[in-house]
Amino acid sequence: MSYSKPKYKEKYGNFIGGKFVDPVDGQYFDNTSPIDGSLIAKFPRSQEADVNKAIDAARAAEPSWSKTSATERSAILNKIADIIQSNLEEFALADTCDNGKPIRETINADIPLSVDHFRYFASVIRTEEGSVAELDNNTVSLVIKEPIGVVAQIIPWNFPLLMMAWKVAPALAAGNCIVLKPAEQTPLSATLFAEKVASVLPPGVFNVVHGFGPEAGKPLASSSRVDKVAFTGETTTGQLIIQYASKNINPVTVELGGKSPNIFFNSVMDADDAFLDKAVEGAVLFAFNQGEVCTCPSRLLVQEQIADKFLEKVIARTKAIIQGNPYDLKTMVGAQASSDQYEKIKSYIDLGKQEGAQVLVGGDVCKLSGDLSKGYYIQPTIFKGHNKMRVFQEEIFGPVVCVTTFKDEAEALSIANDTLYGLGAGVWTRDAHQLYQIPRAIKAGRVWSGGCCDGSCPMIFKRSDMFINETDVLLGYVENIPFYMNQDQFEYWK
Ligand code: TXE
Repeated sequence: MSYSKPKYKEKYGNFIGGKFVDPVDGQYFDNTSPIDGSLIAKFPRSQEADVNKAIDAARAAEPSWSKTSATERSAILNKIADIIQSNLEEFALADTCDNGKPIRETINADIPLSVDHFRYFASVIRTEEGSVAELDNNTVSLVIKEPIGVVAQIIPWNFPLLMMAWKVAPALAAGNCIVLKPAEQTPLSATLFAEKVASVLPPGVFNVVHGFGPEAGKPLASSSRVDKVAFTGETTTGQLIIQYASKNINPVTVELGGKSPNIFFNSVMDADDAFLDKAVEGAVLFAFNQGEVCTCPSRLLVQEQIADKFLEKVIARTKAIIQGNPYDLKTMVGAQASSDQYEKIKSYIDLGKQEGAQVLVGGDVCKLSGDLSKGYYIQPTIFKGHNKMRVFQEEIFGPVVCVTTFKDEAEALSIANDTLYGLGAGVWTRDAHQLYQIPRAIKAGRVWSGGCCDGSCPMIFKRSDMFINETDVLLGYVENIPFYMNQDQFEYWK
């Protein structure tokens, strides 16, 4: 079954104070689809004046929204979940059209997970209890969680609606007002979201300002009239965001890049290949979402003894990935999100070859016919090399994985930790000692142990300052947040 590009309005406004408004100076930019380069719609090229209007609206809404009861906010979050659920296909098509990701992914993962996220925080807020500590016989200390105020949220393009849900749901649940700047590459689903939730949220509680980073993002993150800044995106942009926010001594959370090691030990090999095949599926997730995932397995570390058989299977599995028209339900890998991203990945593929990495599969752009020939498609690519190569060290953010081998645990750990990043990691083993000890020795915010994204194995979530998410700050919840899919949810990808 195949879908086609929906029709959208010619242009959209910013969503401020509960309604759509034109940008102050009347400038718009063209938003195009990476699937075929066609125009989707025009969006406001906002400037500081637009950002200020949105902050005004949020500030005006904040006194009463922050006083709403948890019960009231919980009901609203559940209504929002219902709205997304009942428009699932429309949101899925919007994210596919805007980002280039396959419709089977948006229908089965991005949008259902967004629904779930709003429901999760609708229930979390009902059980928030604060805490009491008795300091001495005459003194108790009450810890009561209060809204932080107006939150600036700047998001990237790799999971347009889901990324928005990750930021927006906890902030609303905690009683904050929001000014959101979506990525300029994917402004569509946040706009449709605003259109559809306008009737359930008081005006000004949720505002969307479109535009480019330096023109709209910077004044938002720099404003002394926001109380917190939350950002997901590139590491160097994150450094800027921290600088902007620090001028106002504002709290800031950043979720940045990754180069996640996934370690495959000898013990993944079993008598009937059942666990081995699971591990292979885990490895091939490097191409999931076109590799535009900050925690995807981007470095595979394979123990020498199993390397030949394991890689043979990974190569065969990668060759079986169906790449093509993102509107087709069979497609597993679609288009890269933008021409910039496409060029960046191509240049890393060239770099890997120049550095002497061996191409085990892929290694080129994917040429499609008809209108799709104008889109941005890259073949899932596996490089074999060593960890000092730049392709092993730098975030490519495409369907490109780098493989190397190791002798023993000590070497595996030294390679895994030889990175600038520390976002995610995976450990594949059936050895109980390794299952417990290796994740603890990896310096990463989150480590999946037993099997990456594999719900049937024990999972270890570690928390460190390297991975602080929105939720931690706003609500104080750290673990068991259903951000991650288990392997059952990847069934659709097989
Ligand atoms: O990110 P940017 P880009 C990584 C990935 C990718 C690279 C570049 O490696 O190839 O970043 O992507 C806004 N002040 N990730 O250029 O620029 C921008 O408008 C305020 C990893 O798209 O960081 C957008 O809304 N805002 C990542 C958002 O920041 C600014 C996801 C992200 O854009 C700004 C995406 C500024 N000066 C990319 N400059 C992940 N960790 O998931 C830009 N923005």
